[in-house]
Amino acid sequence: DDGSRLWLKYDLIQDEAYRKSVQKAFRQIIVLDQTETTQVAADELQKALSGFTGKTISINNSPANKSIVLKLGSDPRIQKNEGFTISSTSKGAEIISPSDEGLLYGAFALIRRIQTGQSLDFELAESPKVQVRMLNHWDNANGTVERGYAGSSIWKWFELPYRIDPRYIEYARANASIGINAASINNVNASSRFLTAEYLEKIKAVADVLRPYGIKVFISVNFRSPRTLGGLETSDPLDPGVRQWWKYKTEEIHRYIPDFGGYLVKANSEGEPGPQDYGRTHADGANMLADAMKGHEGVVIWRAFVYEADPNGDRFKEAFNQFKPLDGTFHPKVIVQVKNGPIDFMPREPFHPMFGVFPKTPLAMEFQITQEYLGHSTHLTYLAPMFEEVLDSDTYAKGEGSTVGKVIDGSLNNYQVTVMAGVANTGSDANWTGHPFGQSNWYAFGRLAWDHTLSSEQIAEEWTKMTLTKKPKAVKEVVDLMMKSHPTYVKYTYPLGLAHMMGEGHHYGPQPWLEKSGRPDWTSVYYHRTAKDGIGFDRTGGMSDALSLYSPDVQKAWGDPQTMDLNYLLWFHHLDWDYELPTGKTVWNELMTRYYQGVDEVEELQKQWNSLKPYIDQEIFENVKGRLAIQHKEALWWRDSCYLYFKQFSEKPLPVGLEEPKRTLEDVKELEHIYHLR
Ligand code: BDP
Repeated sequence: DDGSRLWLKYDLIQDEAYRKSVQKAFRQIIVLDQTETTQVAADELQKALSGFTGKTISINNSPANKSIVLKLGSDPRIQKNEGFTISSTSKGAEIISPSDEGLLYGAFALIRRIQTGQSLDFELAESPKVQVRMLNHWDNANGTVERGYAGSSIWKWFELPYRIDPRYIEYARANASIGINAASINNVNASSRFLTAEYLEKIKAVADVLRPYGIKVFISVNFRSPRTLGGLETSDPLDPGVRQWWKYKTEEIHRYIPDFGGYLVKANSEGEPGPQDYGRTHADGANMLADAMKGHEGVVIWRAFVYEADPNGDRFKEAFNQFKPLDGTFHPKVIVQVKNGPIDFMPREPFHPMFGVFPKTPLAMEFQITQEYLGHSTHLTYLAPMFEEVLDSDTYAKGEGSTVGKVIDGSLNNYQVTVMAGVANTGSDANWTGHPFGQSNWYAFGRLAWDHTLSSEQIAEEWTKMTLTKKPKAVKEVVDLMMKSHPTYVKYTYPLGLAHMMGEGHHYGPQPWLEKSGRPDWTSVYYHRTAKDGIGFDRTGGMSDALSLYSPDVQKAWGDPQTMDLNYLLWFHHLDWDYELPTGKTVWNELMTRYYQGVDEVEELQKQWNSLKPYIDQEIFENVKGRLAIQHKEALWWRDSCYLYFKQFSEKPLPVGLEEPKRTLEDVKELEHIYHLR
């Protein structure tokens, strides 16, 4: 198994009794309303059921017994257009939705039920909690992928629009199966090239493939395009010529793609151009693009990932400070997209302080599915528990229960448009994601964007049954391993709320000693603030008062090292090495204990995986086994680097029972040079 089928494996059901019951219940597929999308839904059901039962199942359009009926219609239990109901018995199933996309989602929900071996007798009513469930591809025109670790881009720009790679359809199926309905197809560090007629034709070809699967295409735009493409002298958003240019360009795009999703914009961030280049605000820039979208359904998604190179500032506060005064000034078509945490997709961040306090501006969530800071495609890190932790975090913005999930789904502030985005981890590798378990992160993102109240454990179980094994004992082990993987990764890299100590540029492996970079906030020392007197970034007023950006209840929860969640400790507190934590250990001992535990836990993961050999396809088994061996080696690299580096400041020995590394700080620094070649 090369993993190319992802979780859409429609193999013969091994349990004979169950297979027979599926065969008996569903003899044909009836499509009452013929559209491109209902056809796709029927084809998918046909493919799945024929695979599950080993018998070809036909598609018809007149009602009959023992069928799966796809029917456009309404049901009081359906809250949103893309929602659906399924009534299933051993004598057939009926899927109802007000939209053909909803029928497609219903079809996939039924397939999932069967694929995971559940009872055929059930009633189901589902509606997505978030409207735009989107992948952000950081793919470049030359086929490379920024922060992509699974080969080159899936989009073959040189072949488009003449050749349609069959993988585009596989991609669309995979996304539709988990409810993803939008994709921005190019890097946020955007090339203006994507707005040329040449590229719009290519993008149109992609949009045409994705459309029947309910997926809308977005384009990331370069704010300087009026100058670079249009030959104008400025890209000032208040300049009438510039406004006109965007209006014409937006009209032109719609001639190619009538249902164009909209623009995604990274502006005045990490050197990208933006409205501030002309003394204008983010709102001026975003509103201009939204005006250009007038008369169309598309929206403008404007990223809040901005920070100044201020050595005395705190990057934690930048986006909040720049955007908070603008709440209420954005065009209704603008959505501000915020990364889950205030710095940058670190392995574990407190939720972004912007969530909850933008009552007048819809905020979108941006997660990173690609594991830029989480071991690329080498380390096994199931991200759903982290996504879940963020979505379940309580902002207390409107009292207890004002979770980030409720901000994102619009229920807290009554947002009219809601968006959840994930930076894609897809690439040209046969199995799409490099690490076989990377697939689970794509899967989990989609499931949580559909319904953020699903548990990461339930999602892991579904994915495992669909992708790896159906044997109950093995499923339990795999899920257990997945659930442990993120906390383990955090332990051997960034325990107790450390962050941003990765190798410069490539963002792989440890470099806690990094002191100089293009900007102070690209170093490691800026974040961990290690000194003789202790470790951590005091955000309670001393070095920065970033904690005050949160509501008083959150401030209370994170303001006291004795009562707070220790996973966020050093995000907010600078503590003496000897400071005694509620665990009974000093900061130094707790930190080192966690680093060592992290490595031990990787060994546990290896053992656990080895025990699964009889249940897992050999190719996948060996692939994961090999990657775990590298992970173990690199967990040691992290542990030893951090211990040897921090020890220079703490001047303390390892806690009793922990074994001294066999190498020196110089040795591990040397490794950094080797890894720089990545
Ligand atoms: C950072 C990545 C960089 C991205 C940036 C972003 O290192 O490649 O361009 O995020 O989100 O984490 O814009």
